[in-house]
Amino acid sequence: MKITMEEVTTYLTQGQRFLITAHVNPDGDAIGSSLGLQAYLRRQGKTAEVFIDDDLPRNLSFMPGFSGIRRPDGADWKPDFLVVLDTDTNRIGEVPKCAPGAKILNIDHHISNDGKADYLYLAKRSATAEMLFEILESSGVDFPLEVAIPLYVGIATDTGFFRYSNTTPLTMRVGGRLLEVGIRPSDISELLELKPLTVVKGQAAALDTLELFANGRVAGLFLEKTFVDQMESTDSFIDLIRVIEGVEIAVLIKAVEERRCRVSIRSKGINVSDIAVRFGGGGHIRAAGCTLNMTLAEAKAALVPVLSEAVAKEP
Ligand SMILES: [Mn+2]
Repeated sequence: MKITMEEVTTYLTQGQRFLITAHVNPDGDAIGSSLGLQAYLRRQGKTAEVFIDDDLPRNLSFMPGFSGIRRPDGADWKPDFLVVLDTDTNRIGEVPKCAPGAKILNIDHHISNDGKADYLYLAKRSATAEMLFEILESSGVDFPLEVAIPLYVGIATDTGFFRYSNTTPLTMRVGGRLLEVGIRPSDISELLELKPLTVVKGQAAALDTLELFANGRVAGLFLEKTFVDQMESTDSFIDLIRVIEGVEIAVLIKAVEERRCRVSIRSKGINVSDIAVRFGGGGHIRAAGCTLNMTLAEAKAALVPVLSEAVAKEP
């Protein structure tokens, strides 16, 4: 059932015990939103835990509260609410097993959200963290750093540091408010952009796999499992090819198991969320992804023609 921002505030006020989660393969918005909400709820005297059913990116570990994030442990935590952030309920792994009987309160900004949660607050915002800023601001919080830092990280990472097309006047105003309470953007961007040497060198190796399709309008990187296993993160790799002149869709396919590939797709305007949904994934119009139970070669053969067809339909 869709609910309003005011109703979210009501449920956050009424509940006493909250289990917070976000999507697997977590990014800055997933973790930032979770930690920001947790810090806020704890300041209200409530019980709030963050469970995420996946490994966490090490470059986000500077955020207050990061070390308290746990994997689901199978125990019944008896929360009043399971709060699902930055995804629908399809991409949260085993976390629901820790919250049997809890109402699911879903806060998300992905147009592909399936709407199956008990309560869904969905809005067109740059980041789930931006939605949380508005929710918490309406309840009069003063944004201490343990709330402000994670929310700023969520917005900064989802907007490419206030550069992508999802950046709105509201995004900038929220960023400005967070600067007023003590956020230092240069410090945060330095921490977020730190990469191990292997990853920087890995970018060069990844570019060796670059292929162009559809007369240069689709660019792809195709990463074998043995290579991916050596990389702590490949999150920045798609940005290397998204910027190539003439490229309208960039795709990165990486094998994470022999028959399992994770796919990231970026576009300059073509709706790639629709394409990702067709393959069981989802996302935003210009940034989406999916997971395919295929080998790297099969995934490439399945996706590239669909992406080429999508650019061919554009003038
Ligand atoms: Mn997000």
